[in-house]
Amino acid sequence: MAHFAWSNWTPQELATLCFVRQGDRVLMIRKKRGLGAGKINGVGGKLEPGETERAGIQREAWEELGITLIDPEPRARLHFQFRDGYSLRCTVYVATRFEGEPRSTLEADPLWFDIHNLPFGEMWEDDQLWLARLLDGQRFQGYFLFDGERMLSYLLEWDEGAREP
Ligand code: 6OG
Repeated sequence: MAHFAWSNWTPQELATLCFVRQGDRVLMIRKKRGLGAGKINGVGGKLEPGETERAGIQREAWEELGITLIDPEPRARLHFQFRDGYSLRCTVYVATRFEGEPRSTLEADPLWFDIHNLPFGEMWEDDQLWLARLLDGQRFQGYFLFDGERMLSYLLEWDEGAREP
C-alpha cells in the first residue's frame, strides 16, 4: 500500500452495500450476477448514473431480495483499487429493519447467518477485516488493493468514539 497514492484517487464507479442485522442474525445474499458472482455479500451494487447512494441501496435491496430497507445507516466507505486499473468506491450501510419477505431472484438468494459464525471463506477477502466490528456499530474507512480476487494490501481507519449498535 505504501506505493499507492490514495490522496488523488478518484473511483471509476460508485457502489453500495448493506448488511441487515436483527439481534444475532445477519441477512446476506449469495450473488448470482455482477462483480463477485458466487460470493456471499450484503445486498448492493453499482449506482446508476445520477442515482443517490440511498436510492441505490434501496433499488438493489428490492431487485435482489424484494425487500425495502427501513432507515439504512451509512457506516463505512470502502475504496478498492484493482491492479488492472479498475477502481470502485462503496458505501456500506447497516439496517436493523426492513419490509417484505426476502426471496430468491435472478440476482441473488437470501441467506441468514449467525453473527458469531459469518461465512468469511465465501466472502470477499477484505470482509473478515471489518464486518464484525461494523455490525457491532463501529465506523471506518477502508483502502484495499486487489489483484482480481486476491487482496494485496489494505489500510483501515476506524472512527474513534463512534459506536451505535
Ligand atoms: P454489482 O456488480 O453487483 O456491484 N464489492 C465488494 N464488496 C466487498 N465486501 N469486497 C470487495 O472486494 C468488493 N468488490 C465489489 C460492491 C458490485 C457489488 O459488490 C461489492 C457492490 O455491492 C473487492 O453492480
